[in-house]
Amino acid sequence: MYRDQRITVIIPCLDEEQGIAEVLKRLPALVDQVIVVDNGSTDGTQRVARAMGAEVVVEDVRGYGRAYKRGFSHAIGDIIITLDGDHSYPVDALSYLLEAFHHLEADFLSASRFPIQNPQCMSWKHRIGNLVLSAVASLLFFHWVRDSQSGMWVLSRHILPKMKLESDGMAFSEEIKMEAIRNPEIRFREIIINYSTRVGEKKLQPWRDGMRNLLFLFKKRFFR
Ligand SMILES: Nc1nc2c(ncn2[C@@H]2O[C@H](COP(=O)(O)OP(=O)(O)OP(=O)(O)O)[C@@H](O)[C@H]2O)c(=O)[nH]1
Ligand SMILES: [Mg+2]
Repeated sequence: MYRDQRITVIIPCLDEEQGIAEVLKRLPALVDQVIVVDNGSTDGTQRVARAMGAEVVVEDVRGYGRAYKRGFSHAIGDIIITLDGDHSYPVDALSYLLEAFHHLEADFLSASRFPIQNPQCMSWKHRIGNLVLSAVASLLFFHWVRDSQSGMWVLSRHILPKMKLESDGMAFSEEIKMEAIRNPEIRFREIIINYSTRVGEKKLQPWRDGMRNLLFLFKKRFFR
């Protein structure tokens, strides 16, 4: 609980048995519900998550967006916090993010990885790709966004029905932010966090996912 509000943490996972253990053991006591959405992992993700007290929700269809939509339908918290299962986002910063969420009077607070605090945690290729995607998102949606691809957000559960969330893939991350930004009833804010190197194997395919996400921004802006 935080200021009388129940807190749900949602973590999408695809083969993250090492990372998820690191994330779960650091979650603060203020978290009321922890949902790990497993996307057909073949390692011990489910076993580790259950053993550490998380609620495991299985989503058979692959995809980052798919995992989130399934996770949201199981959330009971008034406030939802999301992060990756690879221990790249700062679990220790949860109470700081909740304080900021409250003080900034946000409905959707996105944790920006930029400016990067530790240059070793992201390659130049990824940094440039992220910069291009955030610049295009900012121009298309007339709103400055530092990190359109961040996977760590704090949001009020009651805003979810106000958003049209269609992407099943990695573009879900930018889609949810653009839906928040273009809805006048939703207050979108960003805050800088400290990002670190992921634990476990990479799943992102930078060229493929980057191009898909770029195309998705145009589709979202002009056709949806
Ligand atoms: N790629 C991918 N990730 C998924 C899927 N389902 C859940 N995930 C999880 O979504 C989170 C984000 O994916 P990552 O592969 O870390 O993507 P990223 O953070 O952009 O890339 P990295 O720099 O490699 O960490 C991780 O916790 C994944 O395990 C899926 O179907 N595909
Ligand atoms: Mg990651």
